[in-house]
Amino acid sequence: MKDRVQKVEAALADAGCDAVLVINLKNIYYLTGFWGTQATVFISKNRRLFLTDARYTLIAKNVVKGFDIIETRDSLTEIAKTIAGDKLTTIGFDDQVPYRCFRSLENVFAGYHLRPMADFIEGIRMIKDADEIKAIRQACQISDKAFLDMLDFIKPNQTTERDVADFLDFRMRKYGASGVSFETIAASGYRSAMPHGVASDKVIQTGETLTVDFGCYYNHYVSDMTRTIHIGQVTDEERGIYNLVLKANKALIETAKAGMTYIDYDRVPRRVINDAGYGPYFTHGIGHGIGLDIHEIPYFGKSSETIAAGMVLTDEPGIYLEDKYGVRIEDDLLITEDGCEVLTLAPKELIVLT
Ligand SMILES: [Mn+2]
Repeated sequence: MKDRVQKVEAALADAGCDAVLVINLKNIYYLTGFWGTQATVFISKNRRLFLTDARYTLIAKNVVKGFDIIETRDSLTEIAKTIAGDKLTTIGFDDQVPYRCFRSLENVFAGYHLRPMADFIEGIRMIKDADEIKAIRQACQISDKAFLDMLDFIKPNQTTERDVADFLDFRMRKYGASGVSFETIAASGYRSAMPHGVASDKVIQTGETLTVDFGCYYNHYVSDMTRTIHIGQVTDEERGIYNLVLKANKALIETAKAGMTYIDYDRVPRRVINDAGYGPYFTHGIGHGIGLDIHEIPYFGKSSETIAAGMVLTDEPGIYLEDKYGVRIEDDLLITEDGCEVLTLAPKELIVLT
């Protein structure tokens, strides 16, 4: 945590700010180890303040190291009072604050120049350290195990999508997850053509595909994995589409490494699908970062920025044929200097459940 705060201090100078006000609770967890629903952090050259209310003071005293811990029900006013003599000019703040909070900021810090900081701490969070990787790795292993158990659980023509989602959610908790990292997607047959079709009461039938996209929290970090399987039988067209998506997924695994541009991260797998004529049916981005949040920067638009070692990124190509079915395969990749490590290890060769 000390390293992380030092990174923030170094980045502050580059950003031309004297201080930063951290309001996002995941950013606060990242910097302090505090997990709760109410806290504010202020970091300047001379001060590290952690403010929370009486419910959390004791926890904060145990967990938060290297900060002055202040118990208050009016954090902003308390900060303004504390820093009154510090001769600060520009104070940065997480730009994704509620409007109401922003109005308070303007009010309380009227004498300062307030600067919205887009992705300031999120930018530092992109590169995971060893503890973070350990947690994500564990979250991925839990998802892998739940997926394998699911294959035994499904009974064609009896099990509903919701049964599958409930099963996965419960299994992940049983294996040590604290919860699901997003609402589990279980979409069968024609519903699998909806990339984010959450589980319904539809029964999973022989001859259909089933796409499950799910993940869990382990020690506050997420996993995010998608697998598509076939039930009962598979046509040649279905097999071809499946293998095409798998080929795209693998093409990225084979080429992803530190220094690859964001453009190429998207282009390499997309080209596989384009070349086979299915480009128009791959309707979403190739992936995103994961960490404390299920969707974090980076995203892979047209930027010539490059990925770096320590990023954990999803690789999730898909093809969606309306009124027919869809296929998506998603892995979580830890980027290294000379390649990448696949953290989600559930099988990807075409599975046909009978
Ligand atoms: Mn994803």
